[in-house]
Amino acid sequence: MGRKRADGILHLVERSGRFFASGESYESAGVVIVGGPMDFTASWRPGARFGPARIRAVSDALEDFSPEAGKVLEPGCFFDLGDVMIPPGNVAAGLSRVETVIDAVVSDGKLPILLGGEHLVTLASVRAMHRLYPELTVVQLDAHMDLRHDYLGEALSHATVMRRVIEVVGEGNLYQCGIRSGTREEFEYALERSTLIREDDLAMAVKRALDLTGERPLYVTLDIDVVDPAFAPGTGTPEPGGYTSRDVLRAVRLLVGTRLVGFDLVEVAPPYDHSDMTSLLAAKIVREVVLARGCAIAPIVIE
Ligand SMILES: [Mn+2]
Repeated sequence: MGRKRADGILHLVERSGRFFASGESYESAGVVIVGGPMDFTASWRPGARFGPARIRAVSDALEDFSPEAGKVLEPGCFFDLGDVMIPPGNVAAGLSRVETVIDAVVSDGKLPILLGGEHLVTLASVRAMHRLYPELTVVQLDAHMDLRHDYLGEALSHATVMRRVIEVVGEGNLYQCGIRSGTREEFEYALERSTLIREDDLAMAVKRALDLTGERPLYVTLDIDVVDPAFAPGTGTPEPGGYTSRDVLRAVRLLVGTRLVGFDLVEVAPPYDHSDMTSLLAAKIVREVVLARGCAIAPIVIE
């Protein structure tokens, strides 16, 4: 086997704890988990930097078997690379490091699952993915548009991230599902470019997004605040009127087909959580993505 790209980025990551049932082998893994614990641009409540560690910690409470997927997590199928070390206060350097690590993982033929961290880390991931997949399309599950041109003059913010993503992947390659908040300007911008899937049922919205993205490689970014605060209070900008955990798990299972080349789950902020319910939901979402894409083992059918 040739030299792995991941060998060149080990100085950028640190491992402290790992996702339950993940294996010891990067080489054999089809899916690689990476934490991006950055929350410098949170517009209201910071704390998402603690997301990856808490999601890993509570993952132990899950079963390794998913009745919906009909599969068991196999340690050889996925690897937890740890967290990207983020230089405190340096947004650009933090993004650059995340981009370098995701680039290595994807270049090694793995499907990355990036755990935020604030939503801005998605920009780093999409930059890396787009270099390797120029036809990349992005589906966003989020309560908020995140389409501002700038936030108080700052171009790089979790409130502007999807505007920056459009600048990378091009217009016509972003589809937004579950949105229920934004400025008038953001909605006008989205409607002019047909990014917004105007469908209240989340599963239906996701199906329409999948139709619109055709056969192109798919990147999914899931902001946990798409879930109602009743189910996911542990986040920086909770938005009432959202979806149930069940709705979101169902939508995720629709999105993890063979066209999926990258996934991120952002904005879990444990300091505002109760009973770890938000981190636990995040861990379960990660389990479903790993089960769908990490292993080529035939599913077990439960009659
Ligand atoms: Mn967001």
